Amino acid sequence: MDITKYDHSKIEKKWQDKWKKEGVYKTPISSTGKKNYILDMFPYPSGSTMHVGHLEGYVGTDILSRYYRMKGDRVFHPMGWDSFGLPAENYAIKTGNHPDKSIHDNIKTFKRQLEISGLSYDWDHEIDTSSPEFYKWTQWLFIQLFKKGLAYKKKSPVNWCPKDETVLANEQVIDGKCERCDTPVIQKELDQWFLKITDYSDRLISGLSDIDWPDEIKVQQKNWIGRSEGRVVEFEIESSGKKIEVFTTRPDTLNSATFLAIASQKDADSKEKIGKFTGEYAINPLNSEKLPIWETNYVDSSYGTGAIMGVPAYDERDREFAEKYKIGVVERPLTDKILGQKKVHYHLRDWLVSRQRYWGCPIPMIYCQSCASKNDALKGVILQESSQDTLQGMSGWYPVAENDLPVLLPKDVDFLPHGESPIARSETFQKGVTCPKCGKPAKREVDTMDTYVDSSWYFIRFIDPINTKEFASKEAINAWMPVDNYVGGGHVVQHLLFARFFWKVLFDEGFIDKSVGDEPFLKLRAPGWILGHDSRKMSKRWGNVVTPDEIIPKFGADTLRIYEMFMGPFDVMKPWSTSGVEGASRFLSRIWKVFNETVKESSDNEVVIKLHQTIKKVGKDIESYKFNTAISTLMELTNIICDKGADKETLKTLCLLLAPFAPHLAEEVWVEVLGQTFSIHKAEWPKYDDTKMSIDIVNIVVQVNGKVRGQLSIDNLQTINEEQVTKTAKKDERISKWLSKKDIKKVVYIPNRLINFVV
Ligand code: ANZ
Ligand code: ZN
Repeated sequence: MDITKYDHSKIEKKWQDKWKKEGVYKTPISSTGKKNYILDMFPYPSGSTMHVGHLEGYVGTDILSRYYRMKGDRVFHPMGWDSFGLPAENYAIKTGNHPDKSIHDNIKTFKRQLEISGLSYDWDHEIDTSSPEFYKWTQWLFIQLFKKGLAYKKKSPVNWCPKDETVLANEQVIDGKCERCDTPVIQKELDQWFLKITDYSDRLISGLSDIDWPDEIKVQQKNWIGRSEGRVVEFEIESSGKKIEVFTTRPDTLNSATFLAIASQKDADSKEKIGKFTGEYAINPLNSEKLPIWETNYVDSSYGTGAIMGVPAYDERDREFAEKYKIGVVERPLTDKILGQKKVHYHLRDWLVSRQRYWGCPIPMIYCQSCASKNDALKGVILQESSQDTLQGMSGWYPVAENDLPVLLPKDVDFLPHGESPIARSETFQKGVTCPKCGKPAKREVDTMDTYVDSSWYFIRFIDPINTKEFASKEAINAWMPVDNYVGGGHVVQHLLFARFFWKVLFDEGFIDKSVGDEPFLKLRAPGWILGHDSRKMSKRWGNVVTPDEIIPKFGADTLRIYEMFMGPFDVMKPWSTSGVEGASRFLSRIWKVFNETVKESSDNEVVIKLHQTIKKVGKDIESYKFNTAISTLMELTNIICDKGADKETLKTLCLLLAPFAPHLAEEVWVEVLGQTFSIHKAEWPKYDDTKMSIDIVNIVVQVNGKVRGQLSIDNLQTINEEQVTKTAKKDERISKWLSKKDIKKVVYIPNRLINFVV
């Protein structure tokens, strides 16, 4: 082998093959070591290629995984595919390629790209959310939610994208436009399935205090849930004597109210406040004043009671409205008298999960017209006294029997959108379907689920991916959950909230043991975006996309990894730079040279000190996701070694420290240059010695036959070595006279304290 030049192309493939063959990254089954579940937000394999931005988080978790394995942890580090969803379907519509084919072609590419990047996933745990083996359990989970009254169907005004011809969740509407295609969103009344995440509002807030997440993400979740304490105040309508309730957070301003307003359905989208006087008046319960009742678009029909008291003297929105419509403004001292019932409202809405689209998990529900009409006869009675939950059971909807799962997504479907669910046009889907309750012919639900349902539980399936009897065994859940380190960007109020909700439901239902806890992700970190060289978001549109396929053949995966981690702090945005990649490549060439140069007998003090400082710093930095400063410390150590040389032990340690960052180069050096046993990724992480991080002078008492004959002052880096201390003692005049011409029978050395010569 030519040792003068670092040739990544000779090294990387060789070790990737060997790691795979030897199963180096297989999940350990033993129970020794601390469990450590290190998880990436799994990718949506959209487009035809991954870019270097995707890799940032994956390299980060790879470094963590390698480091913690070397520290003796039991590491679980899986990867899989979020493969249902609109982009694949839209792509299919455009090209005519079936989404099942295009998505799996993309997955192949993504997987190859992850593999050439040297990422240490255990591929035995790979999952794919669009496979029936996976979505059978997505359907099963939906049924559990239904049985608990946490899934229900109701008519509701929904966000509708006229272009995609589909319903959108609030989170998918950005500034009134469709998240995916930017078309202005309109409101439409449709029957929709909802999941009752609002039942968990309080716990979704309180649980945040127990987890190690970035503060800004916690704040955003809190605001999204929007807990609001106020009072519901009752007003009487003058003409009819009927009651109208308003929700207010300022009951102390009741004395200054000048109007009431109720939500109007029309014009809901308009930014401008629009109103109409209803002709009715209400009586202020505090001062008996007559207040006009208006209808307006700035009152949200789905929040609070859908009605407000207008207090223009204290509320900005009310003032704007009052000024526009010439309603009076009065400001009266606050009274001590507070009316109304205390009430907490939340801005969080139930999660709308049905989609009138093809490429998703079929909702496993059956509608029976016969049962429904039988129930309808009873409905009048029930409506008055029963909760919505009971009504669901009575409305003709029944879950598919668990033995009949999965409800397969039919392949014989024209997936072009026509406003209704494409599955409705399948010839096979409704064949032979009967009511689970009465056995008469019935119809399946033709809507599919929001893909966020899939990603709300994928992290559980990872730990037990081929279980055919349960979504995951309790044993596996106890062994691996919760996730210890979760890395991924975005999804602040969607995935990360939905997943916490699902986990809490499973916890409450006893599928999760108490000891495992009711939060699924203990620690979360979000990598900052990698921007194009022009500081714009990487996108085909700007022609600034860089893929691992361009970088790896030229520079190697280790260089790419080092560069990405060295660009800046993990969690900040940073632009790509080709000269930066070249810098990383030079660093690895330099390291390569260091290992291949002649080894010294012993390392200088300066090198030893820096080495121990580096062991400590790199470990600490990795644990706190400071990969960039870990690398710069390794660079400093490398520079000193370049200057001063080092002994073999020092070089071995440097190689171990490098292993999480540049796994191929480190393995090559470990095995081929330093002659150690394969694999460095199973070797033990080096330990630092606190006493070796600086130079101190240590006083050592010298005895001859147990009698004190002198003292030595030696620096702490030498005192570890008995031979060295013996030599120094013998050279000292005060001591040598006691030793001369005598036969030394035995030397007893107590490090840093005492040396005794027995003569
Ligand atoms: C009188 C008042 C006076 C109010 C004042 C505020 C300030 P949050 O914190 O979001 O809960 N409100 C109540 N229901 C509403 C609805 N459906 N649509 C639009 N606005 C609504 O805010 C609650 C406050 O928002 C309530 O308190 C009410 O206005 C308004 F100086 O009542 B307030
Ligand atoms: Zn029936």
